[in-house]
Amino acid sequence: MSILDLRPEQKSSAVKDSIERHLVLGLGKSLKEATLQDWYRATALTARDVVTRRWLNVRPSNKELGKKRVYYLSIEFLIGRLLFSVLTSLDLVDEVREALADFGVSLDDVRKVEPDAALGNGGLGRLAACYLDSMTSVGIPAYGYGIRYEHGLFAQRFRDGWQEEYPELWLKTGNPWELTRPEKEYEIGFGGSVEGAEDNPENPGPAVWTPTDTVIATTHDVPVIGWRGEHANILRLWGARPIDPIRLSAFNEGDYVGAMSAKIQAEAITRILYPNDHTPQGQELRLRQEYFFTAASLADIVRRHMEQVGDIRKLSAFAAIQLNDTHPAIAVAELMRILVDLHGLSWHEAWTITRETISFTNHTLLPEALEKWPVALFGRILPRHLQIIYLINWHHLKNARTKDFADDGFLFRISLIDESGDKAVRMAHLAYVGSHHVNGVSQLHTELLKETVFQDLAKVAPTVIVNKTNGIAFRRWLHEANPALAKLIADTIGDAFMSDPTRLLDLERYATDASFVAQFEKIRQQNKTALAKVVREASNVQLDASALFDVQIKRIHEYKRQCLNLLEAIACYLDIKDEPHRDVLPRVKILSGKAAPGYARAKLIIKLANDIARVVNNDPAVGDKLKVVFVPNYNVSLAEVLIPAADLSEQISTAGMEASGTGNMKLALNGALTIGTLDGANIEIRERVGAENFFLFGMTADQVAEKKQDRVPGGDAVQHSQRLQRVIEALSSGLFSPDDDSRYHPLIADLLVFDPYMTCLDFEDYWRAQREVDAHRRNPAAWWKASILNTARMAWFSSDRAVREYADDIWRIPLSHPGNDR
Ligand code: 26W
Repeated sequence: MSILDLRPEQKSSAVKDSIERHLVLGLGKSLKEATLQDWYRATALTARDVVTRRWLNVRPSNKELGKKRVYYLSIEFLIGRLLFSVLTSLDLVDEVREALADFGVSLDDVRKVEPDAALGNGGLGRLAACYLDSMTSVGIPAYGYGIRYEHGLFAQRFRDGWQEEYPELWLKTGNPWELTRPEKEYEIGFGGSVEGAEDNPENPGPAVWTPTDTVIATTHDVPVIGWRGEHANILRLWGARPIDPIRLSAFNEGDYVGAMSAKIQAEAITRILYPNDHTPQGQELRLRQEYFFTAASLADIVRRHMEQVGDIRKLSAFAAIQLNDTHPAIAVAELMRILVDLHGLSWHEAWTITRETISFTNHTLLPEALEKWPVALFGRILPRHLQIIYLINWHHLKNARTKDFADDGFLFRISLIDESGDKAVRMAHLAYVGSHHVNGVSQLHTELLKETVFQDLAKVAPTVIVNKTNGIAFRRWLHEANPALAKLIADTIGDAFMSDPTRLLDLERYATDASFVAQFEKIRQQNKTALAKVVREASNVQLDASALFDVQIKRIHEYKRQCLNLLEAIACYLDIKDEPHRDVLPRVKILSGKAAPGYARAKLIIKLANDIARVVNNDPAVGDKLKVVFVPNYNVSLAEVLIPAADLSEQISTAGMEASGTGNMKLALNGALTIGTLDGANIEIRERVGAENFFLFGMTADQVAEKKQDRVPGGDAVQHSQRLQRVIEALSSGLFSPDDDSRYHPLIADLLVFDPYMTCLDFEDYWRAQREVDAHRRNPAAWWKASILNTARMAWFSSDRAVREYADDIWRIPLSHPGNDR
């Protein structure tokens, strides 16, 4: 019997019993000696029991119905903390709060000791987590497949304003959410040789691959619960273990170190998350990670299919495999290997099944982010897969040659092998040709995909390019992160919006309702006060919660243009210094985000933010008119504090470069107004919330492309802007870096000469838009109306809507609750 089935008045005491049992019998602690950690674990285990029961209950019905399942393969799942979201979904928050209070323990304290599961870098990883949440809530049977990194994304600290990286230790105290499944482990091979591969590329037969080293993929299941516990799914994360823990022979000969080396090598595969987004490092270990988790996932998918259906030819009727970017693109070759080598299917049959089963999401247009693997390395680690890729390429090019436009240049561009330098496998090409659908993540991004990276492939491969604009899990980003606002909304329009986010639109009517506005504003104020406390503790800066909170939170990257934001901060500072008595609208510039450890320019931008903060925050002439803070160690939990406290959302990437953005959605949903460019999902956000409720500036993607072609130097724009000239002079003089005048000279040189991100060219228009923000803010009725309309009209950006679109158009999975998308 599950706690969920109990009558309301029985629930709390059942929860209490369960927590106590886990504490005493599971953890061996008495009530008296239990630490907060122990209470957290006992509470989490209690919640996990409920979720697991739900999962066991829904699983047989999926099996019986022979339902098609979605397999979402992602090298990152940025899930963050789970306790509160699980309790919210199960509607057990009050019962747990009460039960813990009876023990003299506060749920809010317990909640904070849960480590963040930071198994991702940024947008792509968080999207995977939101989609798994939504698939479960709308009732799509799904498995998420990823890696159980021992160390997630590094912890960020500042020393003298410079970023330093520290290892992340989320598993230090164990992970109460996971269930291990020793009976479902797989052997994953690497290296070795291939025998029996035929020369005939027209109809290649099976081959035998004998790997030299083998690593065991261990199974760690994190149950995922949908809204109100109606559905449940599994996030299956793979760990690595050596096949022979201590090579006994070596051990017996006294070579203890040698004996341990296999163990160390095997475990290294899942040891750490690569902290780069957008610049693949090309290391061997990364390729091993990619193959390891993809191969384990496919082995698991095929095993389940054979157990339940028994006919490999029917795979695509029961399995939709979604590749989250190219990191699992090796799935195309691995599935071919399984079908041809292990199941004896003909090449053509196998290719049809592969293409009917796999689809692929692209998340970036940046050329430097497109994954390529040197052929030599690839062949050493995955010899059979390299053969298969060459065979796929043979058919692909043969088909292309039949087109009259296919000259050598064209074939060169569409080949799965890049031959422009040392030969390399193009993973995006592989994913493209092996998929029935490829999707971009916003309208603009999808259009640009068709015009750029996939322009040539689109002329020859039958793959369909579609758009699936990203979405976010409202349950986490509104209900859980901003419970006071969620409650106000529920009290105002009823709580149906919790399961049907489109109902948020009903809130439009209250945008000018005085009592609603006052409560909305008060909640924002409380959230800002809570954030101010966090900032005081982290950075020792005192914030005035009545100032405008201007927030830019995301990975640090030149194309995201944190630098533009900082140049504006300098301009504001210089203005205040010029006229200290002028009435300016008080503003707090809040930035947060991590830089890839090897990305020197991004780290310099962090240092710049901290340098500006030091000068501005300590200048008595400035007072509360301007503050700048860079909050360290941005992660999901910190985002949950920052987002509900934001008045203004900075979405200022160079147009054409941000595939979608999802932080923009989270901020707008919580009522922040956006200052932004026509980039990624900003365009669609603006269309839906209304142009009058969005501060637009900057060049369009087309204009950016033009300027890039003309190679217009940033210096031109500086000549036309006195303001920007002064900013650059201040920066160059060492005003913010008295200890090192030349610290920012390289940055300035870039801006003036090349300015690839058009920071200078967009500066004046950005300044203008910011002053519009100031003016708007001075009119509270207008401001709050716009803010409330943002919340109401973000309804469409729910990830429930997004996964339903995938289910309808890509996965072809019928839905029990089709939902009424407006
Ligand atoms: C190291 C190789 C590499 C390359 C790209 C690692 C990770 C990536 C990702 C594609 C980076 C990423 O997270 N992209 C973001 O994906 C979000 C979800 O679709 C979008 O909202 C962001 O615009 C996009 O930058």
